[in-house]
Amino acid sequence: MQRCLNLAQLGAGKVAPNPMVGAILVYGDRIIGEGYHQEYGKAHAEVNCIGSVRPDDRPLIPKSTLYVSLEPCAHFGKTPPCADLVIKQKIPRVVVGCRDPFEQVNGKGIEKLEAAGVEVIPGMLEEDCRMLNRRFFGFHTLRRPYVVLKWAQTADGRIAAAPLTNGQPERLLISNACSNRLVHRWRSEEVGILVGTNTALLDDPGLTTRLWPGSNPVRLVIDMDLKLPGHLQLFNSDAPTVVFNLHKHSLPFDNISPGLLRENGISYYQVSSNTSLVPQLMNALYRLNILSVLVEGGGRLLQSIIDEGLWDEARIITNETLTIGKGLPAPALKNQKLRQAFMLGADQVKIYANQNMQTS
Ligand code: AOF
Ligand code: ZN
Repeated sequence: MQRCLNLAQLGAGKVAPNPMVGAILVYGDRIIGEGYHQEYGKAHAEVNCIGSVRPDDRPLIPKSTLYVSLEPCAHFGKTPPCADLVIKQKIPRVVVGCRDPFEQVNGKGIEKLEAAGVEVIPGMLEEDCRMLNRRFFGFHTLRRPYVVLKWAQTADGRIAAAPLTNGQPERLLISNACSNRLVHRWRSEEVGILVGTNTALLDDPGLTTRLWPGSNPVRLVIDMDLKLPGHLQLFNSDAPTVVFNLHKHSLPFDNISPGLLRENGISYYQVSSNTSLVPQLMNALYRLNILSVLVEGGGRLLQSIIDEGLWDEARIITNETLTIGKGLPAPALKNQKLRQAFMLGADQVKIYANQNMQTS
């Protein structure tokens, strides 16, 4: 099962909104087939695994055990049900990592296998399997994206310089080149990247993965009154952008596919001024099939997400050698649990989980 997890991980950044899944076929003490879900819309792990068995070994398939990190699917999606394939191949035993929470599967794959006489052994390395797909699990059980907050702060807890009396604050570079590269990797691992109006305007971020080989996330920006100027980097053609606003709507909501948002260009999503913004955003991202989102600021947006409790992870980079005395204070986390801490030069990286979430 650990091998399945390692294989599954090779699909990171390429399969969302699907889960990462790995499978192996074992005869005696020998692995005769391996596969993983490589790309959204393409073959599932089980199909690739069975397809990889060498012709000489094919007669062993009906005497082998299939290990798969997620329950085999039972539905016709972009591909036919994997449970049917297992039954057709007469595989007698399937060891499953964890159940698939997707409502069209959710136990039905296991039931289908058992009804056909296949022995199913569920729950092997279950916690690790759920952890690997925490974005997918969160999305389907909470009906909102998996939310990763990220900010860089000075040693004295500031995320930006104080505004000058005569205009814009000076631009403050807090994290070092190593950390910046890591952040670009983080960007490549989430489906969307969200910023507020002031961050878009004052920092003019590109929100792409220039410093890391991976795909760009969908850029999500809040601009209630559509006042952001068109020359900002996030409106360039490097990646798709969705503008959340009070006035304009231009997305075909009956048929949202991840492919739609992978096409570069600007779309508009209208929100209402009557209810609070953060829950509306979460609902919108769920409808847009955006499995996970990295929130890169600014302070006010981060704090309102924390206050609503609608976050899963917070990744905080602290430059331990920089103090600026005054400036914009960093957001204050609540209910956090430290999961990981490491140094990159003088930058300390701390990763927290929201302890109120199942996935913590
Ligand atoms: C599996 N093995 O490797 C994966 C599964 O649209 P489709 O056909 O690609 O189906 C997507 C759904 O299938 C996804 O939401 C999840 O429930 C399941 N993913 N299942 O048996 C796999 N990736
Ligand atoms: Zn499948």
